[in-house]
Amino acid sequence: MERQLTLDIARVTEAAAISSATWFGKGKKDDADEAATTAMRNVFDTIPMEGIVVIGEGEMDEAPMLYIGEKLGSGNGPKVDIAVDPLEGTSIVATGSANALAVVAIAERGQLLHAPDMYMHKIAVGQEAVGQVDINASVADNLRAVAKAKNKDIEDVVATVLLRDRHAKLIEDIREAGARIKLITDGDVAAAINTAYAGTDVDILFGQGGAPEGVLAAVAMKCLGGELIGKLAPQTEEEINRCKAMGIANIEQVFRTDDLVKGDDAIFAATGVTNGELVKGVHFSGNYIETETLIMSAKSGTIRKIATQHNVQKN
Ligand code: VTB
Repeated sequence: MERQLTLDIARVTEAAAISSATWFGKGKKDDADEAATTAMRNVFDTIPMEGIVVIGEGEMDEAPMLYIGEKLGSGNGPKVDIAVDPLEGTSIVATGSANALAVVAIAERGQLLHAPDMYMHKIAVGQEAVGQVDINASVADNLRAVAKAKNKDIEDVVATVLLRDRHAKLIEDIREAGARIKLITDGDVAAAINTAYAGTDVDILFGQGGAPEGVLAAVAMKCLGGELIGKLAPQTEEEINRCKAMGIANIEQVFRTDDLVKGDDAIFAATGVTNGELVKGVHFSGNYIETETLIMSAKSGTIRKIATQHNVQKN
């Protein structure tokens, strides 16, 4: 599966990144998102596969493009589950900031968790700390575990947290434990990946972000040998019922990487929309548009970066 689809999937995220990047700094996050979604949708149907969207832009009755359950691909190819986040970081693009990505993950049919669209508590760590953190343990215990696993002092551990009011206590606890914090305005998929990616100098991601993005990040972590642990955080009675209707009877259930994405026949692709630590953003330069894409395979553990020059006149 992954050998067949790798380059095709990169074309999907490249197209989404280029379209949404034209909305850089224009203060219009919905337009940026729509541009990414439309471009992504158009390329998908040129790919020889039988795909079904399991993480998408909404439910079928809302009929957005890339709705959950939508069939994608030209057929005559592998049967796959598809998770998309056409623009991870809509506000990032709207405000012209860093680390927006166009993201797709693909796995063998039936292997991705159908996560409800609600918050999820997440912890992500890189390879050295796999198996050492526990989403039900205290923040201090987890920081100590990461420090020990990475053979550093807790003062040198850097945790990434989304800057949100709901994280006030978490931020306080991290600082109390003596660790340092990198606060981000958006984009916890990139932030999760950074914990497992060489040279990014962050050790752990904590906090509540979107559950669908948790599944996408889990695929990336599987490719990188790190882990993402999640626990749904329904905010209302209605959300609790939605979990139950989706077969998640125990809302305290801990989802480890292998629960979010089963097996290892999975690939993850992300193209930079705006410049970030992982990949460069889209660069418009005369006759060419340049993109940078991270594409990884869980099966082979291959991590590729593809720099592409798109000829404007031929596209
Ligand atoms: C966003 C986004 C993150 O979670 O913040 C979102 O930037 C949810 O948080 O990358 P808010 O509702 O507080 O904005 C993510 O989308 C992904 O998990």
